[in-house]
Amino acid sequence: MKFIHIADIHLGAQPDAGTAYSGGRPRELWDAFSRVVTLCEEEKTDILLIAGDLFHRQPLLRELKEVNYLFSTLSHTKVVFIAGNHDYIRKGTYYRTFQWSDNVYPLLGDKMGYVRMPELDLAVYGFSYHAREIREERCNVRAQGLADHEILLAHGGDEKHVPLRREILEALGFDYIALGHIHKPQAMIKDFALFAGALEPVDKNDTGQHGFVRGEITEQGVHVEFIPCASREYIHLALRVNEHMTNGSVKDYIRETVEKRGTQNIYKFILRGQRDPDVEFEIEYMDDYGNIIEIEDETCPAFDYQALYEENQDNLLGKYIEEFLGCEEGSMEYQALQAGVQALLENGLS
Ligand SMILES: [Mn+2]
Repeated sequence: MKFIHIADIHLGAQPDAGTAYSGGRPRELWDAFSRVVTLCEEEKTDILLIAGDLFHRQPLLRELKEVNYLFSTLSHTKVVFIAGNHDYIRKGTYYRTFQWSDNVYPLLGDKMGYVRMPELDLAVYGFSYHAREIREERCNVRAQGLADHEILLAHGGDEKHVPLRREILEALGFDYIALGHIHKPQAMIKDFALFAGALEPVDKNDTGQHGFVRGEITEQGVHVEFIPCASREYIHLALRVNEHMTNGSVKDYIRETVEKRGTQNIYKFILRGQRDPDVEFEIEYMDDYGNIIEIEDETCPAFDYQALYEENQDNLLGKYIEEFLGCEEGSMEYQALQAGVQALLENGLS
């Protein structure tokens, strides 16, 4: 039995993506979802598991119709999904009344339930959020032996969202546990309980690879692999500058770095090191490709401390520098020297 496990698609989210991409990002989440559905059709996947937060917020009726259309194109694959903390089953939500295609099996109850698929000798268990938070440990219902293969779908893993414990999950008797909510793909228990991670990165802190889990349950057991497929990656990078660099050369350095790591990706840069005291970095003008969300300037001016000392011997600045003269570059004392001199100069206290 072949399955694909996805989670945290967050349709309807508007990810922060830099000036050039922000407008198109919501569409890219839909495109990624649509590609997974197409893949299920191509690979004749038996079951598509969606472990919560298909939507970023309450789905609109037209959005459910679009999703259902995609599901209805599947000639072979059955779909099981639960609602997560973002798209929880609120009073009046369209989730409650929507008529899904015959191959779709929503598990929308707030107590653990299951669907059985005799033709696959499979039972899938799960429950949905009916509130934004669930603080109880709810993944503690044992597989009941309803079918040869039994899978648990669950959304959570932090203290406000269905806390999960390895030793409990391990003892429930499922063949596989498909997890959602944690956006970074990872195994909670190797080859057995996996967070598929967000299908596409949704937030600027969703760094690293994103995609889905492809798995197969055979006589020999479960085999799973993570398949990266996201169209973009959020990358955080520290760039080291030096006192010979100007705005122009830092801008070139940033552009070259973006070209090397991929112009499709979305960046946050942190500038570190020493800069020429005469240079102020104009970080708002350094985004050539429109895919930088943020540049933090943590550089310090590379002062000529000896010269500053000689000019300021009889004032506060000179006395401050005197305390540190001869300290080693890079040491704690040196950092105190840099920070202190910068503060004194900025505040005109010399
Ligand atoms: Mn979630």
